[in-house]
Amino acid sequence: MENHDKAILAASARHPIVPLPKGQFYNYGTAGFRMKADLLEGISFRVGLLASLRSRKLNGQAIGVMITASHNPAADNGVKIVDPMGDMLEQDWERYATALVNAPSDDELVAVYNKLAAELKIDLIVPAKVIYGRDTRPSGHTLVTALVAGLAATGAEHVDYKLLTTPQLHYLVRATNSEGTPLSYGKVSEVGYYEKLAEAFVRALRGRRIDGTLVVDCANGVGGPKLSELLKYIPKDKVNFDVKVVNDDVLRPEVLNLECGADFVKTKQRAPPSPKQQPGIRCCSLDGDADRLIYYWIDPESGFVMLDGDRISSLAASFIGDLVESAGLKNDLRIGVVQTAYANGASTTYITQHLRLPVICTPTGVKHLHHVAQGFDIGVYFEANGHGTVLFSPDALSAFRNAEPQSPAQKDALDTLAALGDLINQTVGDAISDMLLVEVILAHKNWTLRDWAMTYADLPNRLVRVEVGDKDRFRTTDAERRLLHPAGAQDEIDQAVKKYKDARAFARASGTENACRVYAEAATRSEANELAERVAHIIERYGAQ
Ligand code: 16G
Ligand code: MG
Repeated sequence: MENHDKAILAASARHPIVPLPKGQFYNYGTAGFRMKADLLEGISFRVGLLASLRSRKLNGQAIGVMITASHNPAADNGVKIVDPMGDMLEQDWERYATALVNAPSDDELVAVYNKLAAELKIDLIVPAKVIYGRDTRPSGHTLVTALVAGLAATGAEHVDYKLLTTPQLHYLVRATNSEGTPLSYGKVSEVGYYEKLAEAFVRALRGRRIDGTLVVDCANGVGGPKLSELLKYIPKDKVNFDVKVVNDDVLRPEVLNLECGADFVKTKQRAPPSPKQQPGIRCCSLDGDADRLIYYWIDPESGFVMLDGDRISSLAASFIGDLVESAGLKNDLRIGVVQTAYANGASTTYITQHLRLPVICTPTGVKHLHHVAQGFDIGVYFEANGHGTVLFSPDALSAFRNAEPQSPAQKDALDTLAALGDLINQTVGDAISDMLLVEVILAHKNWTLRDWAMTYADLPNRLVRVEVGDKDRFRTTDAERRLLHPAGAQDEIDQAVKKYKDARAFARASGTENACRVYAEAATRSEANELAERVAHIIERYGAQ
C-alpha cells in the first residue's frame, strides 16, 4: 500500500495549523472553512489532503478547491471543496474535513488521514486529480502554495486555474469530469466558459433588443475582470448589449466588497455610494466571488428599488413556465421553486397563487436548495441574498431538443428553452450567467425594471443579528422556521407574531458566525421593525441563560 506519511509529515511542518483556544474547533460550514486569512494556511494544506482522498474515493474524478471568502472583508479568506459534478462537497465529507483540520499535531494528522483512507476503503494507489482557483485576495497566493503542498504530498495531479469566479471553478470541475462523454458540459477552459455563455446568450435572445445601459457593480472582486472578458465574446453585430462595468478595481485589495457589491446592496438596502448612479439606469451588483446577483435602480419618485433573489426566482419561474406551456410540455415536465425562510412572503404567494407553481422551503445554504431543486424537471432555486440558479433534468433537456414542434411558436419556445439550458449554470448559482438570464427575460418581455418590480409588492421586512453566548443551543425545525430549543422560546415568538397583521418571524443560528439571526415581516415597515425587535429581545434573553 502506498504510504504518504513521510511526505505529509514534512510538508505539514511547513504549513502548520494555528491552534485554537481550548474547546474551540475549526468547522467546515456552509461556506467551507472561512475566517481571517492568517489562520488558513494549515487548513488549506489539510484541505489538499482531503481533496486527494475524495478524488481517489471517486476513482480519480477531478475534485475542485476554491479559495475565496466571497462577500467578506479583504482580510478574510476561505477554502471550499467542489464535488465532481460541480456541486458542493457531499455532506458526510464535511465531517471528515473537520476531523482532518482539527488534528492537533502532525503525527495525529497522519493518523487521521490513514484512518479515513482505511474506513472509507480508499485505495491510495488510485490516481487523484484536483483543480483549483482563487479570487483576488492577496492571501490567496499563500493558501494556494499550502494547498499544492498537500496535493503534492499525496501524489495528486493538480491544475492551477489561477484567478476565477467561484462558479467558473464549478463549471471547470464538471467540464473536466464530463469531457468526451455524451453529457459533456463544455470545453475544459476558462475560454470554454465564455464561449458557452456568449453563444447561448445570443441564441436565447432570438434577435430581441436589449434596452438601455446596464451598470454592473463588481464589488471590486474577481467578477470585474471576468465579466469584461466575457463581454469580448458577445458579438457586437448580433447583440446590442451596452454594459458599463464599475467597481472593478482589483489592484487595491482593501476596496474589495467595501461599500459595494451584492451583499452591501441587499443588507443595507441601498445602492453603492460610488459611482453615483443616475435615476432610471438599470443596475446590478455581483458579490466578491460573483455567485450572487442583485438588481436595482434609483426611481425618480420612490428612490432606491431593489430586485433581489426572490425577484429573480419569480421572474425566471414565470418566464420558463410560460415557455414550457408554449412548447406544449406542460404535462410532461414538473416545474418547482425552492426558497428558504428568508424569501419574502409576497414572493411565495405570487409563485403559488399567480404562477401556480409549487414552492418548497429548505434550510439556508445552497446545498439544501440545490438538492431539493434536483427533484424537479425544472427546479428554480434562489436565496433572497441573490444566490441561485435553475436546474434542468436530463429529461427536460432532451425534451427541449427532441420534441416535435407542431407550430412555429412551439419551435421558438423549444429553441429558447434549449438555449437557457446552456446559458444557465447547472452547477451552482452564477451571478454572471444569472445576469445574462435576467437580460434575456427582460428583452423577451420588453420589460423595464419597473415593470418587473410591479409584479407584486414585497412585504416590509427586517433582519437583526443577535449576539448570544452559544449559538448552537438554538436548534430549529421546519426548514428553520421554528425553534425546537431552548424550550419556551418558540412559544414566545408565536405570541409576539400574533400581535401583528400578515406577520411572520423566525430565529436561527447563523452557519457562518457565532450569532443568531432574526427575520420578521409584517404589513407595514414600523410593524416589521417592532416585531423584529421583540423577537430579538426574546433571543437575547434565552441566549444569556
Ligand atoms: C453561506 C451560504 C449562503 C447562505 C449564508 C447564510 C453557500 C455557498 N453559502 O454564505 O447560501 O445564505 O451562508 O449565512 O451555501 P448565515 O448562516 O450566517 O446566515
Ligand atoms: Mg459569494
